[in-house]
Amino acid sequence: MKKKKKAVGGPKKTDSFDAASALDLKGVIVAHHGVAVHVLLETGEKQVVRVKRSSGHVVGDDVVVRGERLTRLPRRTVLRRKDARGSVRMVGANLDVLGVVIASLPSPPFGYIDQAIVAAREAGLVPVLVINKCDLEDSEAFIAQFSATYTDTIDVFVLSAVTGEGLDALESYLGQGYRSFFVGTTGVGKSSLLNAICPTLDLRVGELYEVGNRGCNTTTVSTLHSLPAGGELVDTPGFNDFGLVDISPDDLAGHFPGFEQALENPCRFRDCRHRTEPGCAVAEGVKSGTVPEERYATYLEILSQLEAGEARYQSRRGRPS
Ligand SMILES: Nc1nc2c(ncn2[C@@H]2O[C@H](COP(=O)(O)OP(=O)(O)O)[C@@H](O)[C@H]2O)c(=O)[nH]1
Ligand SMILES: [Mg+2]
Ligand SMILES: [Zn+2]
Repeated sequence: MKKKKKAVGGPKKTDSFDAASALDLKGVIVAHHGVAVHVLLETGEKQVVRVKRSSGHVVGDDVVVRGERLTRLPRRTVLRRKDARGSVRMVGANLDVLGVVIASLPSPPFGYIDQAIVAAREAGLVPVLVINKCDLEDSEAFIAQFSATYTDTIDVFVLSAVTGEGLDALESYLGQGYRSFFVGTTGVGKSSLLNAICPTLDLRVGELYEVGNRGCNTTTVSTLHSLPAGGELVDTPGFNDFGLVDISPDDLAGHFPGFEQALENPCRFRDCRHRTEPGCAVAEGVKSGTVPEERYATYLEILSQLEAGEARYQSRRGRPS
């Protein structure tokens, strides 16, 4: 088998990048169209560069352009998702913040928020909770409940994409220079929110299935946008519902909202899943009150779901084809 070696610093036969040249232009990928990427250069100009379909470039990548060639610079973070067919795709590179958007109607499915928070932290992003539709009548109890659950561990923004109430706080948070991505189940107002903070987007509101899911031969185009109040966001049509990559049962506790303080002391067993193991720091935290009972019960239920999913996956793989 022919080995294709990746160019990691070493000299290449053609087009070596070892010596920085006056022709090198630094930039960031702002749109990805499968076989071409749009690069916003530091000079302010945009350049279209053709790439192989499997090039692995993604929106948010810092690159150096020399003529028709693109070299990717190291990434701080990469966020991944699953597409409608279950394949793993990259959402964006060098993201800072994952906004988890929820609303009282439709209310978040069980475990949704926690798994999104864990996935964000796993990828090196800071999760924030965005409670939308605060203008809805009878949303006070919902807002109070979810604010109380998460406010000690992550930033919580209560707002209305429709009336604009509370938008300023989110905008000035992102305006500190964060690059963000928003997830939320269909109907929570994700498109409305993105339109409100990024007027150039012009996303359709109220569409159940976005373009990428319709089976047309559209390539999902991720785009990176500068926000008027500062910061940036990545938008990926066709990606609306959950679908961040699955987290493994072993990763759950380490990033689980509410366990932070308890896990400052390690459990006796390194592979502790925090059920009934002796010397468990989480169980200790429940006893001493640093871990709320509700958090622990939620953890155990999500853990069981993840384990069941893993068992199904392994039994499928183990079956002879
Ligand atoms: N009352 C209220 N309705 C909203 C708000 N944001 C979005 N909606 C409505 O919720 C529905 C779904 O919104 P959309 O932005 O398409 O949600 P998405 O599926 O998450 O992209 C639409 O009918 C919106 O008008 C809000 O802040 N308040
Ligand atoms: Mg939408
Ligand atoms: Zn434990």
